[in-house]
Amino acid sequence: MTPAELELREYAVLGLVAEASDLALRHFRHRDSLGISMKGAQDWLTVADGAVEAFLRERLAVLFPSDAVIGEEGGGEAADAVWIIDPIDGTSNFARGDRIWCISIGLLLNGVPEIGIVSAPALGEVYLGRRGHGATLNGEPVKVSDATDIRRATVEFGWSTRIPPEDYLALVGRGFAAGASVKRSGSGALGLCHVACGRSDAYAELHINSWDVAAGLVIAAEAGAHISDFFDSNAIEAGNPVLCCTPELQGELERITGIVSRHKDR
Ligand code: LIP
Repeated sequence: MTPAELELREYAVLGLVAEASDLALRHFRHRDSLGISMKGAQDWLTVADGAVEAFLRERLAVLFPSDAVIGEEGGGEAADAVWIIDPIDGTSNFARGDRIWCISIGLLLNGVPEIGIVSAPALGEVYLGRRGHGATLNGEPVKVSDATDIRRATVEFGWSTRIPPEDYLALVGRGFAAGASVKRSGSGALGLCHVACGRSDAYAELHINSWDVAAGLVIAAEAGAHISDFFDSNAIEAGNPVLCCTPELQGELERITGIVSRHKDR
């Protein structure tokens, strides 16, 4: 894909995400339209998840018919150029009226994240990252914090029922024991963006799906974060552990999380 073709995709998808954000926000503000159901224990679904994904799939198919699409709700097959969508990340927050949720869409070329857009409409925030072109929040450049000392770091450890509770609790315990302030906000995509803009110093999760991180990883990497080797194996289909942190905290966070990269940085 040429730089011009990538640029076209960046601008076109920024526009699509703005429309999708309005759609999601309309549902968020009219709670009786949410149609909440459960896909499993602690696994929430609303009408908005399906509506946002359907909207993005329909528009991408028209604009870029040769690109593949994978979405959290509708699945899909990987290809050389593939858009990976989470229509609502942080669905449990969304369903309960908490504003920490987002739409996440990332473009991977031959397994490498190239473009990432994360829009948090209820917070009025849009993060954009493009490989080699930096990362922005609402158009302003962002970069990771200068945290070097775990004893003054804020780290977020994501959680899902895919990980046994004792493993998660042990991770949190190691984080606190090392001196970190540990938190969990409920959106992996926003957790990565918060590292990108310095609101936290690390995000890690022992297993996370590709649609949660496809956009956030390129945003955080472009903001200067260390990113673990998430997409090195069959993570698009099966997910993987993820670690994202300031470069100086890599060693300490690798020890705490056990998520060790072969690459120092990418
Ligand atoms: C969830 C994320 C959460 C993460 C979970 C899960 P959903 O996605 O928001 O932060 O820890 O692994 O993937 O279900 O809200 O799209």
